[in-house]
Amino acid sequence: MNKLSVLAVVLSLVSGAIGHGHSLPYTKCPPGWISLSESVGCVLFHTEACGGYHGPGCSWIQAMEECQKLGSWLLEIYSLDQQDFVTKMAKALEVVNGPMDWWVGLTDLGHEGTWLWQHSGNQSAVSAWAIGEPNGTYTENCVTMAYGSFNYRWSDVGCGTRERTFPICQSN
Ligand SMILES: [Ca+2]
Repeated sequence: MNKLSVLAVVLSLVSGAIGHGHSLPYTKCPPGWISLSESVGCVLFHTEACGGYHGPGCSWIQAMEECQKLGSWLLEIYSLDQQDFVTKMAKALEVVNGPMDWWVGLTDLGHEGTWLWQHSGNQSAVSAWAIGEPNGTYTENCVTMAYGSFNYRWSDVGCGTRERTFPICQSN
């Protein structure tokens, strides 16, 4: 089985796990994008951003810009169901492509300690911080979902270029 068919199988398992009896909504989204629900719209784990796997990785700003190029923005998470779904997707991609971290749209740049979703401007309504996070104060103002012991819960990190760290983009 090649990598793509492995991914297809994993995706179908993930979809079934969170489907709640709904039919698969994939058809709404462009190829490569996935849909969770009407409210979330389409989501892209954008591994081609910033030079892809062999590039230097994205900074948070670059990640945001790479999403903007596609008419989208960095993912905003408003429920633990969404967090679980994105985590399952990230774990599926980790199986296929190896460890990666993901930029999401949460930042306290310019307003230390107040975490806002960059695109909407909304304050974070749910918390999916990893244990001990956020811990970076003035030096860590952007948020990743990181593999390994973080288990894709949120961690504040520096906003600069991070190896194998890619955007999760969202669009309507
Ligand atoms: Ca941190």
